[in-house]
Amino acid sequence: MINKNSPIPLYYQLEENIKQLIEKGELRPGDSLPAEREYAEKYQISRMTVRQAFTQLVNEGYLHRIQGKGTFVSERKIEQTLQGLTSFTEDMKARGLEPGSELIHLKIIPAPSQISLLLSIPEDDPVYDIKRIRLADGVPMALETNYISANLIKGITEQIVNQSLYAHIENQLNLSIDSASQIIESSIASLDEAKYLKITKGAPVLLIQRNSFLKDGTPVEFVKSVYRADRYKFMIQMKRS
Ligand code: 16G
Repeated sequence: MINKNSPIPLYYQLEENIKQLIEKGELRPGDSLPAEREYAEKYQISRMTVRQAFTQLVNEGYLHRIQGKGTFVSERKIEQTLQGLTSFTEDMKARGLEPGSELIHLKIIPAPSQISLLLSIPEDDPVYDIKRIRLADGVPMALETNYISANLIKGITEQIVNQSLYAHIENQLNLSIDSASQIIESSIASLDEAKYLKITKGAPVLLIQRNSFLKDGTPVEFVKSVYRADRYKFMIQMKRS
């Protein structure tokens, strides 16, 4: 399994071996890996080499360490392409996962000034403030807060937000969501976010802000989402022309 005569670094060979076991399903999410010492003895390599391979795999999201317990195989991350303007419901269905929502609140508030600017409405105009935990196969993936002008998008109910907002806007109201601008940045989970996402406080998260627009340029939503960084990654295809 490890070829000491090969010019390929030993840590890299071990890393690739472990990756293959994960990809073939021989090591599954939640499985614990043998201790560094055991690998070192089995392959007659140094513990430093084993540690280097483990660290690489931790950095790439294949493994994670739990203090005092050992090293475990991680859940695979969901890869989200940034090409199309899609909804959470569509994204999950496209992956064969069951989309779900747990509603934290649905209320109408007077638009705070920052939200009114983003939605191009007067300050204090009524806006829906919708906070949901978004689930994939019942597992919390993101915590999402939508702000939507209540004069523009009417009739949002609990039933609608438990399903799909985009489906309501497009199929029921016959409006077409046309474009969006999105910012993605890294952050760490607050106590509240950690509780809802079932992660530990301070765990890495991806903070996403999306401003979506109708065809005529009217802002239709401003959304703040907090995604679990251990379960999500984003992919973008680029062309140099
Ligand atoms: C996604 C969008 C969010 C949109 C929601 C609608 C991101 C970062 N955000 O979560 O802006 O409001 O989908 O989902 O992708 P729904 O139609 O399933 O309610």
